[in-house]
Amino acid sequence: MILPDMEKLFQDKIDAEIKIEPKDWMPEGYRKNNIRQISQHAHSEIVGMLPEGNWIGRAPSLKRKAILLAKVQDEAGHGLYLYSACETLGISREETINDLHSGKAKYSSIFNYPTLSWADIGAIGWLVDGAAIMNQVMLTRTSYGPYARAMVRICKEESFHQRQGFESLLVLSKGTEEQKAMCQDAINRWWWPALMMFGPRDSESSNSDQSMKWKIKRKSNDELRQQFVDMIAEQIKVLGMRLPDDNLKWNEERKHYDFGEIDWKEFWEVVKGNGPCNKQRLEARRKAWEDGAWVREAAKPPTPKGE
Ligand code: FAQ
Repeated sequence: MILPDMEKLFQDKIDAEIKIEPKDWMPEGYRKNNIRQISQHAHSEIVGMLPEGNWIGRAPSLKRKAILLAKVQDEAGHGLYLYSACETLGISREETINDLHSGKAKYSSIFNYPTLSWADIGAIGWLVDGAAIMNQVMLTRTSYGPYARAMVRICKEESFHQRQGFESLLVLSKGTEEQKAMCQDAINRWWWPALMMFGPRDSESSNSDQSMKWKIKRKSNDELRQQFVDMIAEQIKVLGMRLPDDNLKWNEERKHYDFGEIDWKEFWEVVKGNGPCNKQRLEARRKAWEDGAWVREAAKPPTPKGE
């Protein structure tokens, strides 16, 4: 009997745009790469609640507080969908979370920056959620079924997040001189870290080639970053603010905006754990996990009789 070439059949399925489901055969590398990306994505959602959570108690009005509360809760929900998608690949929730707490697993560099003023909350909505959506729309078509389906719902919520962030900055940009300055300062601080969210340059992206072949990723880091710059460079005009990049300029030939060089040294330092808030973020997550031990204990199903 000739054994089927499973790797080839698998790739044929991917090429035919058929989704891979949890019980389907898959190469070990595909399973591991998805666990890596989905769990890092889940951790980003959960750690991403911290910088914004910092302003829930200090939101300037009841309306802004209610919006922020809902947004932060949405991020928790995104984390849950993603941890669940990850579990379908045969890894337990505890293991994934332990990897975050031990520093083995990564999460997005962006959440290692502090939120210093109320305008930062608007800037996160507009720029951080904006960058997240740019990347996540392609993930609604990722090849792993549970991840793709989770992303559809997440993207709907992220679009609302981005709109509310922009609207919040728009109000500040039409306010007093002090409010305008606060708005510009937040944009100055969040712009470059937002560009770093898309990951290293394509030439230095270790996972991209394989992830594109398996259609886990559909667009490259640089492609998405460029799309984001093109979108924001237009939207900033409505705010009447400026992006902190003297090299930002429309290139008629390329039909894209040119932009300045990202500080890659800073990016890798943050990824390695040396950003302004890395330690604080991990400590907060570890503490939340320890404080919640009694809830997990209470929620455990009872042991069946006779065991
Ligand atoms: N930060 O080979 P590549 C959000 C790592 S969700 C830290 O290019 P890949 C919602 C990368 O893991 C934001 N590390 O990697 C929200 C790899 O290391 P590894 C998160 C980074 O996977 C909003 C190494 O560098 N979104 O914001 C970063 O092909 C507001 C080489 O890189 C997702 O996770 C980074 N920025 O492409 C929540 C989307 N970039 O793992 C609260 C799903 C790269 O080999 C408030 N993920 N690295 O040790 C993806 O699409 C991809 O994983 C990329 C990176 C595009 C992020």
